[in-house]
Amino acid sequence: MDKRLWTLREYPFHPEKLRYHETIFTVGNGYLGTRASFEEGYEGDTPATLVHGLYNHAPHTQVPELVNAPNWTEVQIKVDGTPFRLITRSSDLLNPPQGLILGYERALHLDEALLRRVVLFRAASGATVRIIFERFASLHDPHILAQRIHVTAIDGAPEIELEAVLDGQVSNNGVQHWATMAPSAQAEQFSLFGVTNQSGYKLTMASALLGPGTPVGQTQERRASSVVRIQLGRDDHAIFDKLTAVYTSRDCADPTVSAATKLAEARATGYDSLLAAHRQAWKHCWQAMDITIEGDDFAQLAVRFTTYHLLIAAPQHDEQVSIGAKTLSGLGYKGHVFWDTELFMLPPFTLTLPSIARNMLMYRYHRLEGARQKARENGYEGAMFPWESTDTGLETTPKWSDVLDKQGQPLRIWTGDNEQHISTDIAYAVLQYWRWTGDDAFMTQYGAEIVLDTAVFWGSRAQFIDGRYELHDQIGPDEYHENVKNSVFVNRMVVWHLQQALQLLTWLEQHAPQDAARLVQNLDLNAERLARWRDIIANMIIPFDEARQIHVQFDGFFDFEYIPVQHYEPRVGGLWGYLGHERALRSQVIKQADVVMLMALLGEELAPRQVLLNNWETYYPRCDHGSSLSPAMHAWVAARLGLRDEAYHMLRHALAIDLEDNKGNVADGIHGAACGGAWQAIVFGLCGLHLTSDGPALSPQLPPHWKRVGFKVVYQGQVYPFVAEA
Ligand code: IFM
Repeated sequence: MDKRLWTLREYPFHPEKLRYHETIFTVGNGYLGTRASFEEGYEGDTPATLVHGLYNHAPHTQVPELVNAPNWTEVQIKVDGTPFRLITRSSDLLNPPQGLILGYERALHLDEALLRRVVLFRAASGATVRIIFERFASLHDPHILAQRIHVTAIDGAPEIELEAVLDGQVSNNGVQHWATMAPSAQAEQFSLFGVTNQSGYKLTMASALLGPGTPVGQTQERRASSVVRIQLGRDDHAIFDKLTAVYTSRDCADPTVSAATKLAEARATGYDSLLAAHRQAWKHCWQAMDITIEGDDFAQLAVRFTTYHLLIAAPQHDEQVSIGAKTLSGLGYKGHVFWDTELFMLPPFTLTLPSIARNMLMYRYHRLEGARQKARENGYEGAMFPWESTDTGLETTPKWSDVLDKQGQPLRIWTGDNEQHISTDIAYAVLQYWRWTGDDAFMTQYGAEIVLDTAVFWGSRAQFIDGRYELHDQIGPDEYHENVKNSVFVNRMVVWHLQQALQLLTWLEQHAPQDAARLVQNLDLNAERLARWRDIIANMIIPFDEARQIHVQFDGFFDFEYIPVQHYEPRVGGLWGYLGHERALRSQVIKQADVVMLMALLGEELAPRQVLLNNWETYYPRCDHGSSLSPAMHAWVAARLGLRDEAYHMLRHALAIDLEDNKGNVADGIHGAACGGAWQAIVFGLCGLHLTSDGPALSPQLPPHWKRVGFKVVYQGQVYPFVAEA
């Protein structure tokens, strides 16, 4: 194994990139994610641990958000009384006033999901130590978090004081979600017990500090710790392990009892065996999901990085949660679940680790009542999924933005009202899962209800005008254009959705008549309703320009101002920030793949190849990729059109979104959709994976410098290893 292609490094320390590294070096295990803030802290750092499903709606805030849990990683070290800090000033190497860092390297080992930092630190006394910090969130047992701190005396024989801390003095950018946070500590064991102030979730973290010396428990307000002092001899070393167990009331009846039991178990197992089990669990994941790319080291490392971030956020054991837009790696988008999940992040799991995809689809199934409530409140029937979703399944998109317009007023956010295509996106993911897995049990018991009740919604939503069906006040994927009439993406996907719903019903009647009868009765799928679906399919307006042979993004799109996007290169971020909201709204600048997204989803089912090419030539130059969701979809479609240069250019862009921070906002968290999109762009796009009557097959369009791409997919229970060659 070439470790270079599995390792992200920071060397030397880059204080100006503190928050970027906190995000990209996040560790996690599908239960929680923890940003890579330093154990000892650093000015301006943003430590966060986000636990799936732990939402709270704090007083005086617009919407609920994932709660920042106590920081389990904190460790304070003193060397001969000098606090260990990342002080890099080299003013006085021999007589450092507050200690000095002589060497630093941090590495995230993607193969084993282990974060490791090595520092050389000279204390004010002149004694020098090497400190190695390791941490991982066990994938084998998601309730166990482990740290090892290895201190070696390099020069001198210093006294080491080490305080292992659970810090509950946390908030979400100042918003306090914890009503209480009670500390307790005794000798080497210490814990925090917190209750959120609206949702009432309980959480317990319990830790133990293991190693030499005689630890003493300490508590302060919302903080618990254990502190130990030892004397190191020359060339001597000491290993301290800090093991933490975490439970919430989402997982068990009494998180305190469960955490205590788990901590005892972790102590009995010990750090080395915990790490061995964690490594084994990761091996299994990588065997299923790794993509190997020969001929492009950047792409190889980058796709492992994006896949790692999908895996650390993926709920392996919980069908009540799903992955938010920023995964569990930052507070951006408040941990809310968007269409990013179903169309971008979920397909890689459907094809490799389908039980994870099933969990995420079940999250939606369990929230059908919320979707029905949203439909009712808006005067529609069936199930209308929220644009932004949390634990309740109700709409949680904020109505107002933090960004102010030119008059200093907050902008109205319309996506929660009108970005309604999410209901079809979810249905698409359900049907894709079914097609690839053949999981009829899931489909008959759960999936069909999602597909059919969202179809009921569209049946009630479509507007019958002059003998045709239209959809007004929609937001398609391109969010620069709000509340448009007849988005081609939405209208065409709705037609597709209704077609699939009718076929599914026929299949159910033949293969699962009892489920068909149950759904027909419960969802009131009467003859009149089905006839309307057929009528919508036949008569929905699909905006199309016959003369130019292109799809029209929405009615009136080409009446808007044409702005050559390429004139604004190079830039970081979308054109929206340059043009302002009002001008962007009335321009032909597109935020993200929209018609191109439709082409990715429907391929040649949408139109003959020449029309797809015409669409590409029309919309690609108008897109500013202001959204991180965009480049991967362009890469996918370009490859299918045989446009290898554009495909690689767009894939490179997608792979670099987080790694090179090319949107400038990685500090807020990983762009989960870009990660899932990159996987799909390579597999469906560049490698051309598609289903035939004989099963999956490839039709590669690799960049000339790529020699070989290898990956595996599971189709209907059977593993298919693939190698695509240039
Ligand atoms: O869902 C996306 C949307 O498509 C573009 N704006 C950001 C959202 C969350 O990633």
